[in-house]
Amino acid sequence: MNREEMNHSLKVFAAKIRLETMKIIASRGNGHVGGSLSIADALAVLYGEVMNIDPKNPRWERRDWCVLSKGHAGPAMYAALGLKGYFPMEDAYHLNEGGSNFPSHTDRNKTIGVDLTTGSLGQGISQAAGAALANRMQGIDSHVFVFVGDGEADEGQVWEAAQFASHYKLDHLIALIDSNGRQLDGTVDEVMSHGMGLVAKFEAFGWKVIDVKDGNDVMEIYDAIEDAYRSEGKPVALILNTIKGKGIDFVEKSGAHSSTLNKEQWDAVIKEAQDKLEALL
Ligand SMILES: Cc1ncc(C[n+]2csc(CCOP(=O)(O)OP(=O)(O)O)c2C)c(N)n1
Ligand SMILES: [Mg+2]
Repeated sequence: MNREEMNHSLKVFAAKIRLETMKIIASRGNGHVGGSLSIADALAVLYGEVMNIDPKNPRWERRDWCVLSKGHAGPAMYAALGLKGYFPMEDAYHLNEGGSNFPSHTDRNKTIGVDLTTGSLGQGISQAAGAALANRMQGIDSHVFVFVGDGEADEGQVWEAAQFASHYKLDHLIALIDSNGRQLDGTVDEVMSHGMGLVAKFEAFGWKVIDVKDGNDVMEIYDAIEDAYRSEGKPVALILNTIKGKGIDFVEKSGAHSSTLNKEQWDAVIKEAQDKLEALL
């Protein structure tokens, strides 16, 4: 596949992830739309091209791992996993129902293909760093990818994990920082700003940092991961400059963290996602 073909196929995959994410959230009537949509492109690159995985053998010990430290974006991960064939997509249209295997926050004991249980912000990156160290101790050469929110990065635990990963030279740990500028009820700058900024902060903690200027551009993300693979002795942070709600107009405009809509409104959102996918085909 040449670059142009890869660009197209990853864009299509991202559009499918957005469509399925909206269907999954619509099945419940409410959920975390903004932070799910902002990482759809990065998930498309990971699951569509980069990760060494086997949907038929989800716990294959040599697989690459993907951890959603920002676990509230679970629906986007379920969309990617369903599209890869880990389970029938329809199974995920039961978000957060009693007894459902698809809680709004990712849970490795419930959903096939989910590597770690997350949702309490700050903890997922710590677990991911532990997994990267454990893999190395077992002679497993795979990579651990972990999505961290920019609001989540207000948690002190994120920086303990950053220090740990740097100390142990975890160059197979790749954090994708979803720098969408917003958190639950405001902008990151209003609620708790990052001062010197996330690039300088991760650098100060001894990480290799790649500033991905457009974190919703699949090829820019792909190139950044290729670059990350060349890191020696340092964990890598990709600072993805994304748009919260990317791809669905009303979420993009409002930056909504979560949305509760009625059936007609969800139908319109799903139609928008469907139309955008069809325009690419
Ligand atoms: C420890 C903890 N505190 C609070 C919450 C509630 N919460 C869920 S999402 C969120 C905002 C996170 O913002 P960000 O990391 O920027 O997420 P994104 O913009 O990617 O959706 C908060 C405060 C939580 N899940 N865990
Ligand atoms: Mg955010």
